[in-house]
Amino acid sequence: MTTLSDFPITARWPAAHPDRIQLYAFPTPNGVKVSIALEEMGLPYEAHKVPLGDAFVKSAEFTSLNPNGKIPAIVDPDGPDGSPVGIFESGAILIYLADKTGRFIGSTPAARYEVLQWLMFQMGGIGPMFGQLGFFWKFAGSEIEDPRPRERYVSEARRLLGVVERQLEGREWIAGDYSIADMAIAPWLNALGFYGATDVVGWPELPNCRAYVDRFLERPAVKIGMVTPPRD
Ligand SMILES: N[C@@H](CCC(=O)N[C@@H](CS)C(=O)NCC(=O)O)C(=O)O
Repeated sequence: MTTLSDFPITARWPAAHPDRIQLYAFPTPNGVKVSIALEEMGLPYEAHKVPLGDAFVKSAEFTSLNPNGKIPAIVDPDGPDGSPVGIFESGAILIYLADKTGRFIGSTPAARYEVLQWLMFQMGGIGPMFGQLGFFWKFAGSEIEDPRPRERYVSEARRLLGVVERQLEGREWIAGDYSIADMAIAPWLNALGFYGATDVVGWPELPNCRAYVDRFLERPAVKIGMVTPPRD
């Protein structure tokens, strides 16, 4: 039978508590989705800091768990059939944890798909587009003279925020009750401040989005998850 020590990643990031879910992450919007979910669900876990440099995320040990070489990833020593299971891609991890606990994924089949569609909207839309916005607005891409990539991602971010703003009209959370879709979306909205991009995407004119992020950041589990694992 497979054991936790059969996962090569545990040689580089050893488990002090092998009975707990092992989280390999960094406190970015994609990383904190999972620490927030683990906190919200009250699941015992051990967080390992995996910095974003190639020496870490592209190492043989890390890519043995996620061949795509990106955080977050987990190993649950108590997988669905009782033996350890490894999972990468934050959306897949959120679904796994929600199914494991039966929480934050809707209480009826219809509600489940409502949550999943908004989760996929984050995974396929907000995450990739805001990530590119960050690159072209704040990081290395901001030095590129051609304005078209910047304009493209600014306008796409504005459009996506408009979708969220309208969906939040008369709603506290994106898909009915608080769910893994909120754990995926809200950290990305919050990251616009880090990118210095709030004004350019029209954040001050989005009252529903602003109240939503404030509401999210007030949750005790979110306060812990947002800084787990610690950067330093
Ligand atoms: N679709 C992936 C995206 C993960 C991702 O982009 N992770 C970034 C940090 S937010 C990363 O590991 N970057 C390091 C690299 O690309 O080398 C997910 O949601 O898990």
